[in-house]
Amino acid sequence: MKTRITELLGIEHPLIQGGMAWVAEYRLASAVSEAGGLGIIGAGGAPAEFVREQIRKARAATDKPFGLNIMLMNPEADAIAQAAAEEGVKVVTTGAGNPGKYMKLWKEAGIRVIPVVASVAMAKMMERAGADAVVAEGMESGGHIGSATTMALVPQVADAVEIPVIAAGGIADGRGFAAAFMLGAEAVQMGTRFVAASESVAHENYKKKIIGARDIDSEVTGMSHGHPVRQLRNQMTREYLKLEKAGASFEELEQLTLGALRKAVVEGDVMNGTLMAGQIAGLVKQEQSCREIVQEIMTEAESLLEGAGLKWK
Ligand code: TUI
Repeated sequence: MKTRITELLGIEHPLIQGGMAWVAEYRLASAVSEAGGLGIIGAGGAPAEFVREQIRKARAATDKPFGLNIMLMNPEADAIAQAAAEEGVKVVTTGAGNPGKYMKLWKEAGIRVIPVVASVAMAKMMERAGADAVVAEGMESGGHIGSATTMALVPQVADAVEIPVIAAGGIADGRGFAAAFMLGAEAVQMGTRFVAASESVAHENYKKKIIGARDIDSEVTGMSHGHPVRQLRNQMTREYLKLEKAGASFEELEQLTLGALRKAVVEGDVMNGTLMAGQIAGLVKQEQSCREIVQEIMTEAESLLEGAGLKWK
């Protein structure tokens, strides 16, 4: 399947793995890239030196292109941005902020820059700043989110910019993939399904929670402080939402979530950890290899899009 995104990134399938903090390290990223999609290392809140090592390990594990996601609230974002350029990363995606100040550095290093956006205004700003594409991420996604849904956001972004649009949020199978293409996307980014992949380092307990989740099992914490984060409901979210409703300060609430993503991913603490996952978790039924996931989605999507009169060969 060829789109402007497969051409731009030199990949076989227009399917991208989200750069999830703690989960998306070099093993997951290289497995997705080996399967013909674009694997992405998620820098999350990690130190720049750790990220540099991850880039080197990914390069040793695959000859295929892979990307790096930089979470812009990371205090070491400047050093990570620099490391991306020095290490010759081919693709950078960004989250949770405006990457404008790094654009010149990355473009001069020949990096393809793909900011994740949650609004039309941000997509237009990124296009003007020189972005090669944007990921339009709906609030069905896990983790830090905006307020528009994928269904509403993707076609509006696709109309507003000339650069290709990648859809994210609420997509975990070939049906969601095909639907995103009908909305104007030229690739899809998925996170939640890859958390449960066999090559994902997420703790077994976390994977089991995703596999056992139902459609309405996620909650959004932090809405009142402008830091909405979608995750699976557990003891921590119940406590958080109770305090948030009672008007607790941002600092007080932060105490609950400090290091909580690591707790979930590394320690498998599903009661007190942050189990970031999208609303589509209910569709994830089993742990599969990245190759199986990519193959299954592409086979289903291609047959659906052919039926819709869109022929992708
Ligand atoms: O970044 C994400 N998702 C994330 S980042 C993350 S790490 C984290 N850990 C604990 C607490 C909070 C975060 C977990 N999930 N997705 C991409 C995304 N970016 N969604 C929304 C945005 C966004 C929001 C505002 C992008 C730009 C933006 O602009 C603000 C500005 O500066 O104008």
